[in-house]
Amino acid sequence: MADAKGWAPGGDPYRPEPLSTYERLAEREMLRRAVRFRDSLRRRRTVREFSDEAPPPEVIDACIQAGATAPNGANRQPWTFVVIRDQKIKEVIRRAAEKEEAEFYANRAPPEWLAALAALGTDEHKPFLEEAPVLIAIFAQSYELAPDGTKIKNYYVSESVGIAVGMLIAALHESGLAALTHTPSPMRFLNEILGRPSNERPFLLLVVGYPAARAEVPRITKKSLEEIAVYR
Ligand code: IYR
Repeated sequence: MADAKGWAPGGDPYRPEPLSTYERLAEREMLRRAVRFRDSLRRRRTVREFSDEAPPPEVIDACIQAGATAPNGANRQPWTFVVIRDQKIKEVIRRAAEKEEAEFYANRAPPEWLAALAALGTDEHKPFLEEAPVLIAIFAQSYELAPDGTKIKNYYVSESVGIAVGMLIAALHESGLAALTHTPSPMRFLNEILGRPSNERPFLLLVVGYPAARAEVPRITKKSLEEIAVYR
């Protein structure tokens, strides 16, 4: 939809074309692929200890492009992915995040939240922000600015960016990389460090790389299908 001045973020006016990318599969093949994808995703674990070995930049870029295929409100694609490899910037981010996290663990977090986190073993120390080779800061664009400076509203921004990040995480996993979804709170400091404008809200920080040889993960289980799905 164009704004009053005819500027349309995210694409052309409605101009349909035939659906040419859809592939209809035989039922056996459908199940084979569904199970294969599920079993691959079941092998994904959130990792907190990373090797400093750098993954190929083209792999990261392709994964970001995979995430950016996400369905999203009015096709505004309200996201920015900031890829950080610079050691100095990672260090500044670690310091800023640990400052907020120290406050969170000491004062802001209510006791029941700390109890829920105890099983995961997290604390205010975030060495992975410096050790991992790549950080991807994802920003959600609450609104856009038209070339003439007028504000253009975006829609379902959290849903859209959440789906994109989910697809990005799946793409990283399929590519043989591990990730940690990190949410320092608050994280407005990322705008300043990364020079992002005020219409962009930090959504989360993905820590990406190869797991360290010493990496350990908590023993956790996923809920069963019976616990999460209902049928009517
Ligand atoms: N942001 C904090 C706390 C934290 C919160 C949840 I919910 C987690 O699943 C893990 C951590 C931190 O990163 O330590």
